[in-house]
Amino acid sequence: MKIDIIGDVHGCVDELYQLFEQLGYEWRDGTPVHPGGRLPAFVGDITDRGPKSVEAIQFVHRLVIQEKAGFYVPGNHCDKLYRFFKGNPVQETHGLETTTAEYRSLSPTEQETVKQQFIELIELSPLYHIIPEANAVIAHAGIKEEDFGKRNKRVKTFVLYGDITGEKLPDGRPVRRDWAQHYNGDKWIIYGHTPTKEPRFVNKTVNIDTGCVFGGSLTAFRLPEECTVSVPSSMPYIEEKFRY
Ligand SMILES: [Mn+2]
Repeated sequence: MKIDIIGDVHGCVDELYQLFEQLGYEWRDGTPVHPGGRLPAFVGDITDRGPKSVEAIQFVHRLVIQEKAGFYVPGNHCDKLYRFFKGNPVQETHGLETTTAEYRSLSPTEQETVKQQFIELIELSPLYHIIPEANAVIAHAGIKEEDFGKRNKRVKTFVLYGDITGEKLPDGRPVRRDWAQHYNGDKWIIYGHTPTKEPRFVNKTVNIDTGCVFGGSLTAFRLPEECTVSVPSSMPYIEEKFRY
């Protein structure tokens, strides 16, 4: 199977459509289709902070759920939006406020449709995706090899937030261990979550969150080619959001 795994979109759908063009997809009835039979996959965090989170939901729902022409795994922002849509009390901060503002500007009928689309997307998608045909594992913030196939609260926290210690840095960001340094498996682990200036390769892992919403770029990692393709962001560049 030939796949193109796409990093954190965060509502930057214009860059997403440009990336599909760069990857050689053609548009058929609003859905990108690759003439070579390639399939796209998303590492999660499709909403929040960026300009078009509602469109990102509609687009990914159509592609993954309706057309079954791609894969998606949730990120921590997706998980929080899901809890919001299910009526749980969540703080509308860290970018969720942009998505909920877009959502509230819709008509009641449109709101209901988008809410149901997102709930369906989350409930029908795996927490992380093991794709043997591509020798790949897609997990939003990464995963440990010993947890492949497991699903519990600890694994869910790791997959959504990374290897956090529970401590905070002076600037408020969580302390994260660099789990990728200790990975020595044969499957590719493709993840995002932490913005880096360039795709970050460590052992057989790659972080493809190149911070599109912070003015970096939107990146895809292609298998079996093991190469990346990026398009520049149209958003203002915010240096302090990038690590490495
Ligand atoms: Mn994230």
